[in-house]
Amino acid sequence: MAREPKRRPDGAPVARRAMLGVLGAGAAGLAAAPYLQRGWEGFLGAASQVDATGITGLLPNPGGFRYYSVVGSVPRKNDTNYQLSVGGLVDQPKTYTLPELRAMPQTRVVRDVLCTDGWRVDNTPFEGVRLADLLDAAGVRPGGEAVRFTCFDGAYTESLTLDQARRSDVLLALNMQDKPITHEHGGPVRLYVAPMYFYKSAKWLSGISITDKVVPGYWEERGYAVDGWLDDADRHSDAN
Ligand SMILES: Nc1nc2c(c(=O)[nH]1)N[C@H]1C(S)=C(S)[C@@H](COP(=O)(O)O)O[C@H]1N2
Ligand SMILES: [Mo]
Repeated sequence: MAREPKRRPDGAPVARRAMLGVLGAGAAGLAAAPYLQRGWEGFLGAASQVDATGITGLLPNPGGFRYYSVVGSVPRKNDTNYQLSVGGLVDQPKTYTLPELRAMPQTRVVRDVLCTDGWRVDNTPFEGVRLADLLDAAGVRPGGEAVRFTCFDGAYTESLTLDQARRSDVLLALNMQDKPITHEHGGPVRLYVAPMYFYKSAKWLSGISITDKVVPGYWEERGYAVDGWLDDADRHSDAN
């Protein structure tokens, strides 16, 4: 099956380097591939695969998804050791546990997942806490204009403007496809930014910090658009 040339959200072609980078960084990703494949085999308990475009996916289509990580191994977190910190320019910094997040009102959003590498999974349900609710609880201080996200993989980061973060279709997702998010998909908590390309949806979320301006995330420092809108109309709507 012919695939369209990879496009960045801004329409520019995605560099091959960036695609390989899902497993490391450019050429270094190739060199590190045998090690990473071993790591992922243990991690996922199944064989890896290398496709024609390089090493973009590690399992034959887990339900249309590919599992991405920019590092070789990620610690597992659960009810007893997961923590999500909210800080930065807020009145009430707070650290949430998983049971605390589960006890908050949950919102379900069903949209199409699209990766800039060309794969998509339509009608994927995500469920969790609205980021807006956490921001309200924290009380964003004057001067707070953006949100920076960090992950317990120790490497990935993401960002949103405060307006984007307050949309009703931006979640701290606990469930995906109506089941607790698996470790491979970034559980127990991942960011889910429904109106944007899936790279915005940081897996293994561990920190939320309010900043005075947008701090470009991991892929954004490597050429991806900071605004990852799937559809330009989404910029102006907050449809759910
Ligand atoms: N922590 C972390 N989050 C991440 C990534 C990653 O490598 N690390 N990859 C991003 C990209 S490019 C995509 S397409 C999706 C992939 O999610 P999946 O592995 O659950 O399919 O996660 C996004 N969030
Ligand atoms: Mo992606």
